[in-house]
Amino acid sequence: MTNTDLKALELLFQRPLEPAFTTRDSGKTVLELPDSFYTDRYRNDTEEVGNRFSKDVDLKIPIQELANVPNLDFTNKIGLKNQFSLFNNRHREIASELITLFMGAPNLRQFVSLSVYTKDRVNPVLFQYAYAVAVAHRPDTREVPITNISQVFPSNFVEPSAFRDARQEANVIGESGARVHVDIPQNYTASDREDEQRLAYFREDIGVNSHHWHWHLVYPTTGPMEVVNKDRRGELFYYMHHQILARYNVERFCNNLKKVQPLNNLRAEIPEGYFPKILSSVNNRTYPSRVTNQKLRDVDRQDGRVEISDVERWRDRVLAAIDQGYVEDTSGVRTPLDEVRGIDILGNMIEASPVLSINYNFYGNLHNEGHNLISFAHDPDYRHLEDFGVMGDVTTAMRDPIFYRWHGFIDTVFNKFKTHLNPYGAGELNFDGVTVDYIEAKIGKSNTRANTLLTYWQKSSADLAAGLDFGPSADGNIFASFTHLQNAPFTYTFNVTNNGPRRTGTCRIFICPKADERNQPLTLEEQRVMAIEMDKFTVDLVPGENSIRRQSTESSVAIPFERSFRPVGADYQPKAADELARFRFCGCGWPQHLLLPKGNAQGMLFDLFVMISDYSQDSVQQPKTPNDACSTAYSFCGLKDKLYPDRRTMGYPFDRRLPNASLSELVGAFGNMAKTDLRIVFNDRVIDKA
Ligand code: CUO
Repeated sequence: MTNTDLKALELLFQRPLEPAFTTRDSGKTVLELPDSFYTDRYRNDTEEVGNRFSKDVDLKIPIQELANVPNLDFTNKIGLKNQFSLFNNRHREIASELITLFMGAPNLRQFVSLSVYTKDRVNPVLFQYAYAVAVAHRPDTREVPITNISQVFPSNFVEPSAFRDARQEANVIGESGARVHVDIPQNYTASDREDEQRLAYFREDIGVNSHHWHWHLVYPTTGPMEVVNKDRRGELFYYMHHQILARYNVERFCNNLKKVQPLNNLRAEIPEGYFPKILSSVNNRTYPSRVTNQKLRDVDRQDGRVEISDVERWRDRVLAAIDQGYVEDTSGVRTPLDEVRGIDILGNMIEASPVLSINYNFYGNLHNEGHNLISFAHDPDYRHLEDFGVMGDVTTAMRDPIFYRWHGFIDTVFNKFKTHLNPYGAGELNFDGVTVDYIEAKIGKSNTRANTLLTYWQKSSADLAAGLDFGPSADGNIFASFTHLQNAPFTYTFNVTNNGPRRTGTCRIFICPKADERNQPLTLEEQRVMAIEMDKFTVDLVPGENSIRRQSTESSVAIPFERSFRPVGADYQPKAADELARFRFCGCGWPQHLLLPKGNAQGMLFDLFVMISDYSQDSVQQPKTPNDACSTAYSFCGLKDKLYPDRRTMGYPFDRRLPNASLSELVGAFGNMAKTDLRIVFNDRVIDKA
């Protein structure tokens, strides 16, 4: 790949609403389009328009003519100024066709041309989605980093008055290159009259929402088979969302709120209202709100129909299949829901992926249509010409309290299946001759106590300029400052005795809440479903004593802040090939700043649990593909082009019932496990990022 190809592809993530011929990269670069690429609006003025934007640039990238001009009529059903939703069946089919078109471009140059040509002719959100999926999956675009969605469409992530400030600052400061800082307020969606507001720092976190977008980008439900049919994708759909729920419930306890009430009655009033206030970039309108005590109603709109009774019927069929222990395909052939494949089958069937579901007609589209019912509750028959609410879009859904009630319901369905399986037995849990003698987690600084960890607020900034279409005068960086939860980095230390030969183990670290919001102790079964995965890695065990140390920043769950919000533009990319490889496709992962739950001012108690399992039963034979350097967040995101690197079911050992009455009994019975009390202290101070 030449530098210009790379650059052209990257530029297409910038200024999503402006025509492809406008300048990009802070006014330094322009794409030179063949005349045939100009849309009707500009066709008669190609020369003038082209000259105007290519006057003072450093680099002009000529775009090749297309060998085959595609017919894009299939995209017309999504107007240029409409919202685009991955939960909408028609939108998804159109996106799938567009992804297939992009994947089919015969070579890189033609892919660039096709993308440029398409960009100005289809809905910009649809384009950015399908384009990002193609860049993530085409073998010849491995080196292209995918710009974080919060930078492409920043208005979906931050309070809009900040943009007024940004626009103003940009106009005043002009092209001087000065770095503009705008402050994004915290707590702007509701007052503290609303109890749910206590969790706004979690739900409205930019890193949380961009992780969720990135996950769905890596695991689409439709498109070419090589893109959709990934190893254990259904199971990962269950597990990633299950972990979000576990984390959210624990955060609720930290804030004296009871755990989420799953949305299992679709006909009851929904007490949680939500007024998102954020703007949709494509039509400059705020996302619609949902009032307190709204009821769901059948949705009957031009862009989609779904009845509450459809969703209830699919729910009942899925639950019946789980109780029966098997699913039936379209010809009536039964597949048992066993402990190895069952969860993966259910994940693809419940989400649902029309191409991977074992029987899409019969088991339906339970989870996606639930999103639709909820996201159109304010205008189910389109009489007010309103678009969907935040639940209709994977970039914004996690902001709404109802997301956790709907996914809480979906999670109870999966957990029902897991509860039907036999509890784990000794043969599946122990690792003969391996004993964990001691564990601790400790903040790096001296004078800190072991097993007391710290959270606080931090003020950070990210460059959101890529997505802001402010016209040429606003070229340059626009830094948005926002306040988010943060944790002080810490180190785990384990002492392990190996009474056997040299061997390998998998170290699995979780934290489990000990008590609920009323300080009532939790049973092991309750702790199990709220166990938060913190890290997972292999360890080499020599005979005798082993001391293992691991940094919290190495977690297999999370990615660092800098990776969630890396700056956009070729200037920021590493030049060396291996570093570049690490750089690309690394945006999926839980934000490191939310690795720990908030805890509370007095110090909230948790069980820190560690288990070392037998690697010979965990390991996976990988096909020989080039090493993916970006593998740090594989627990939630898997490895690109590879098998999921842990043979155990996801969440092991907490995904199934356990043979003991309490966590103490469990670790007492198995020497390869240990636990200790962990205290998380929240310090209510805002610290500026150094
Ligand atoms: Cu991720 Cu419902 O699947 O939002």
